Amino acid sequence: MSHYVVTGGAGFIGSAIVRRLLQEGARRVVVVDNLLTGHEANLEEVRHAVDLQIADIRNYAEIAPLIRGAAVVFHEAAIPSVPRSIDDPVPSHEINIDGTFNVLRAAHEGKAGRVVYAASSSAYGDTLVLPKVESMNPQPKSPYALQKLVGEYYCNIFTGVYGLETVAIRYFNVYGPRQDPSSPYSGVLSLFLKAALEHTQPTIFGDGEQSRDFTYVEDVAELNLRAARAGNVAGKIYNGGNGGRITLNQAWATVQKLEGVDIPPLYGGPRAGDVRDSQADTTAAVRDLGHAPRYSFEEGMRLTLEWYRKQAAVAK
Ligand code: UD2
Repeated sequence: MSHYVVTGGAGFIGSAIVRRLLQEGARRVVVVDNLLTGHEANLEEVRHAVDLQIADIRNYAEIAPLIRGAAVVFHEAAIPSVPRSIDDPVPSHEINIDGTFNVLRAAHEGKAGRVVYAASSSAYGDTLVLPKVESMNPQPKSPYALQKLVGEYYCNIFTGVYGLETVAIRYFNVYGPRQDPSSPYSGVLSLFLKAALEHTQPTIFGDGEQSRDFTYVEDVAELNLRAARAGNVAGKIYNGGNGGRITLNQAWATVQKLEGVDIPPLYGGPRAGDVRDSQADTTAAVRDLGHAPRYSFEEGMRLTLEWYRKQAAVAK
């Protein structure tokens, strides 16, 4: 029986894809994760239904047998974070570039049906025009952005040269339940929600007027499944965003309103490698993949806050 593989399936986004696959009736889901940033707890209520393999994508021999014969490989394993790739570039280079190469090679040699690759909106860098369209020239500003772009190029090469079906989805600042707020490199909204719940001041790098197209994790998981099914998409890249854009100052205002707190943020210097504004043109994803994001920012944040509150209650 052919199976699904989710690399990074114990991570924040990967585990959401695992859940969607199981909801859709997938019989065999293999999670490939080294638990570096992922957690087994992210799979808690579905743990019995998945085959969790602790393996590292830097090690081809370890992952090749797991990927062999897969119907679809969702490649989510990565070391995210722009500042992390600047402070500590070697692990992110090895995992995001060499690891991605290993996954593609294993998929090709093991005759997998398709690879859906987690690309990043950071590939665009600063563009003169918003929203950002797939036809724009990439202008990566950080090691992380470049690494994710190299992964896209490798996907395209594996399609063109070896005939492996690949689809890349450029994620636009994904947030939601299970995003780990415990590191300074964590996604900004997870840090904002943690600060609100703990009644501490968040730090905003720069003036807080930079903007992001924050996208709820369930919408991204759904888009992955659509990309796995769609026809005539091999070798292509798509924006996986919501189509909107809000500033960090607005985001912190929303968090305060939802939690009923009034806490002035601390403002720090701008972050190296930071993109100023980010917003997805979703036309191609809607047209070719049937992308249909369902969660407004307020609704997604309400659900996320609810989840963090529950976690905090359990930890007490
Ligand atoms: C980039 C990508 C995103 C994804 C992500 C993975 C862009 C536009 N987006 O996200 O698609 O691939 O990388 O890591 O490139 N910030 C604060 N205070 C904090 C933390 C962050 O002000 O405590 C700011 C940060 O300077 C930035 C914004 O919040 O302007 C978002 O930062 P992030 O680290 O959550 O995500 P970002 O945009 O680098």
